[in-house]
Amino acid sequence: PAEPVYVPKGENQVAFQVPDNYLPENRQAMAPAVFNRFADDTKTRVQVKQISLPDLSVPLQLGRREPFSLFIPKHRKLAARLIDIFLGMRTYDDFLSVSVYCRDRVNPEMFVYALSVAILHRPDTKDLPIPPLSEIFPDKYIDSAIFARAREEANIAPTGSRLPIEIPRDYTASDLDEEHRVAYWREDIGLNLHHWHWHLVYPFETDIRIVNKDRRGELFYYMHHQIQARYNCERLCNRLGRVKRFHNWREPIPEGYFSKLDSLVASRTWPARPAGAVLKDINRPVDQLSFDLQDLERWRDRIYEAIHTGAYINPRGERVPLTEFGGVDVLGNIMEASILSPNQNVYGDLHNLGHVAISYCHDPDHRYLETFSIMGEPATAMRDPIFYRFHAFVDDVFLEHKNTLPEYSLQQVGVHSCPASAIYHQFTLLDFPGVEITDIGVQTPNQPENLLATFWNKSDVDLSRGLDFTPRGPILARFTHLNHADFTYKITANNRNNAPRRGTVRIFMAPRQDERGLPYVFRDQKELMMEMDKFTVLLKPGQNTIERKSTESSVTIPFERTFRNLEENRPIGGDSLEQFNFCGCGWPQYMLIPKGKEEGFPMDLFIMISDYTGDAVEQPESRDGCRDAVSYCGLRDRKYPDARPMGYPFDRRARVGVETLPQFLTGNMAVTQITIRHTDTVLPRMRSGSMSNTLTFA
Ligand code: CUO
Repeated sequence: PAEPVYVPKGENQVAFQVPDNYLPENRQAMAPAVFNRFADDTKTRVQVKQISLPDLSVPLQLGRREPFSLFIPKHRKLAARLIDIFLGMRTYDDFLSVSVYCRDRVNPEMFVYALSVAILHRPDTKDLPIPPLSEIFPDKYIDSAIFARAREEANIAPTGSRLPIEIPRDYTASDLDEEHRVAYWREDIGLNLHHWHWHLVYPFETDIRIVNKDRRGELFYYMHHQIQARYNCERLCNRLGRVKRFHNWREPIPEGYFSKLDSLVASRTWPARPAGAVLKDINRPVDQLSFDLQDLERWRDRIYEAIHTGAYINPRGERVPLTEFGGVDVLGNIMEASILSPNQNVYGDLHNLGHVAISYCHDPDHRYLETFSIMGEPATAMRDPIFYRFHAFVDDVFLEHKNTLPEYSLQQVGVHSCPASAIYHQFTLLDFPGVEITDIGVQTPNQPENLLATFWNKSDVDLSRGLDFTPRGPILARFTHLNHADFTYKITANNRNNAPRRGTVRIFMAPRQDERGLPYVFRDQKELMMEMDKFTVLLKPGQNTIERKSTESSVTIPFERTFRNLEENRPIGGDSLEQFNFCGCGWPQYMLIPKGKEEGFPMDLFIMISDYTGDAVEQPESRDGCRDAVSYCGLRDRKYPDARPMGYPFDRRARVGVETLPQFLTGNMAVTQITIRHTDTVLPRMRSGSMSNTLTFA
């Protein structure tokens, strides 16, 4: 488009000049007055083309003020229809036109979801920034008590002299609830944004061409597995045991959760869950939703049966093997369930309806006219302790499958005479002939070697886009979050071959000791291995020194990207498009490492260099900016850029005789002990060169 179509902030308000019949029916008589409401600060007017509108009756079945949840089958069908409509618009102008028409008619949460998925996937818009959901719907991330204060501040003080409103650190519970010790992590805005964005990039029900991304079922497993590993480590840092699986769905849930969130859109409080809640059969005609706990149990048992027999049943009743490499991908789609599940009649919709059952336990038959609690949608679910207990169950099902696979092996010369099986064998090798790691470590500036430092920072998010009141202009909420000092990995590796060798450096970290202070056995420790980074190196013959900054991590995105996809008020369109990195999926950089302990928390740093011939994925180079969180988010429009199973080398049982991490090592791997030391103080945050204007730091 020639005109800038999307300018997010401040004075550069955009107004859409729409055909009269696009305004809501009850507003059409006063069309000019409504339009003039925007005139004061409008810099840019976009003429919206009148088109013959597609049939919107399906998405309009959900009321404007009803809460929307992706996990509810009826809602996701309506959203899928809306996404289809958006994707089906032939030109950019038609897409803009129908979006503008829908904006004042369709349920706002469903509108934002469907529009975001469409923008991400249409070839003519996929480089447009998607504003973080915390700006559109701040009520999903921030204590509701903040909003009345924000309104007051906006009325008292003009733009520029408004004070940030501080979000208290302990607003959802007190320390009487031991789970509250990790609330700072569960309720972190950036983490929840990552999870929301991941589900936006990997929707489970819409146009099959969008759902069917390379290894999406496997990535569903792996990304959520990594959430579990990281959360468990955070718990150990806070003297809590690892998460207990929630697998007996008849048992009361001891963990309560009172989110203190209010929905501004639906004008309601998110229901709380007191300690001791019990799941019930769900029968809610209003949501066209009816299933029993027995259904969930049957699906669970059938999935276990498929794992233990090594084959699932397809719709023709045939048994199809769960293969060594593709099996986990099919299982991910079966479990979630996505529309790629090969047989929903048999395996159901276990994970999604598990979220639903938990989120409706306070009103399973709608007798109190209540809606779902925060487990009911991806934007908020990670706040609740039950999320991790339920996902520990989900993760354990995948582990059950992984435990049926052959272990990774050591190089065995001459075993494979057939070249095809030799290539196949390459993916499951651990060692890298001639390549040896001789030393590894981490260095934080001004700190002893192998020490990482964490502390608290305060940062501001702008709420103004999500709050509809005048006078307009930025209004900031200040929140406290974990952060750490940037550090560098140092690796010394020897290449004894007389030619260069390409390899993939794989960096993981895990706690050394369990809840009792005893050293971990391999089989438990591997489940806690957090991926920290993964990158390719070319090793010259002889000694090589590799340095890698923590900020280059393949799992994270920088702070600016988590919270604001646009760096400044630059209009979209024109030559500068390529410079933007718009991809919001990725673990927040400031949450890269666990909190540690004030007295120091011991961890094992593990580094491996694998043979690139077993890692390589042949595909055209990606020109896309969205590539810095590939480990958890994949590459846009490309295959997942690592041929090994996700989680390699820790996703399978160890070979016979390996009881501890040191026994697992081959020459191309190394482990060293590091310590994470936490300082329980809020430190000033440095403003980095690329920092957005709208982010100010205390
Ligand atoms: Cu991401 Cu259960 O899948 O929330």
